[in-house]
Amino acid sequence: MSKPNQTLGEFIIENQTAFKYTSGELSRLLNSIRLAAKVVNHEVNKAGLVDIIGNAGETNIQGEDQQKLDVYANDKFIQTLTKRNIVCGIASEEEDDFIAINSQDENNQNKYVVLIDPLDGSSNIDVNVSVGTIFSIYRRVTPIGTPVKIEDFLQKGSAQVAAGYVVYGTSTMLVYTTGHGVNGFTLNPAIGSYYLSHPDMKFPEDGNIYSVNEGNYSHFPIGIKKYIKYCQEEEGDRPYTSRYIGSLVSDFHRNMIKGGIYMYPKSSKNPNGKLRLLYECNPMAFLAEQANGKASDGYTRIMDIEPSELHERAPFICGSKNMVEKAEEFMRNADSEF
Ligand code: AHM
Ligand code: MG
Repeated sequence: MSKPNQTLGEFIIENQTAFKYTSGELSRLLNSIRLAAKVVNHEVNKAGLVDIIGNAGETNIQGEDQQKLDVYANDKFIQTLTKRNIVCGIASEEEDDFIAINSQDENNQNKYVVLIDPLDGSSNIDVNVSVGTIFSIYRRVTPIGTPVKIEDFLQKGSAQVAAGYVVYGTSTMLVYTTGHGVNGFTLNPAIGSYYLSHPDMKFPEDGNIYSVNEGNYSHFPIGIKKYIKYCQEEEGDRPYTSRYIGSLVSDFHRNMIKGGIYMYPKSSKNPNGKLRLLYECNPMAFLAEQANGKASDGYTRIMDIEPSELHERAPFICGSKNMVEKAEEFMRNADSEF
């Protein structure tokens, strides 16, 4: 239930009873992400001042080392979640291995693990283009009070209990789901609070935007090449508009609001595409499905893929349901893959 002027903090508390394992733990976890995102937002907004306050690797006036923003964001999210002692494990796109947090302590009743891409699209920072944070939350599968294991992180996307992103754009927004639809909150920087600005977000069933890095066209599967040609054809509501920011969170966010499809398919150069299944594809797929959209690797539902390693990649096609289904039809009907 949404109310005018409702803050994210209020919304989390009010809606925690809708969550079947309610204990307040998930609410505390979402609150920590909200807090860390504010700190990261502040730093991301200063990025343009780099010539004035120093480059990554330099020492600033206070004598502190400047960090690259993706490293900074990674540290902030990990610190916040560790210090508040509300998860038993974290895996990050920036870390080689998962991090266990007091999980061997039998008094530690924490049951959630978080997987995070702390700053996605970070190559866009230097040119003042939006970046984002993506997070995904699961219940551990090993017993509470024992050390977390790799299997706690290698779960299918369909087991997610919550997922979301923060987009550091013209305004900063936090968008998340706990499996009861998708809600978006906009940060009021003057007050430092997020307000419910986009209740119950839904992908239009059809759209007219396609987002793909067409520079890779010659390496794409035949099905994708044919689908791109279909998008460009003059017929009915086509040609569609091409929009590609190169920042997954922003491309997804726009497509969810306006209707569209995002594709990072496999290619003859990268047989599994580029995006990470656990940190990028699964959380976006959960959000997409909760918003009436769809996410696929071209043949299979993203959230049905059984992960085998932390940093594995997957082809990713996501967006308005009818558009994703059309792209899948082209993949299915192609005579050969490449
Ligand atoms: P990153 O995790 O290294 O930032 O890469 C992920 C990003 C996505 O945000 C974006 O959609 C994609 O990479 C763009 O890749 P490309 O430049 O190959 O089109
Ligand atoms: Mg990333």
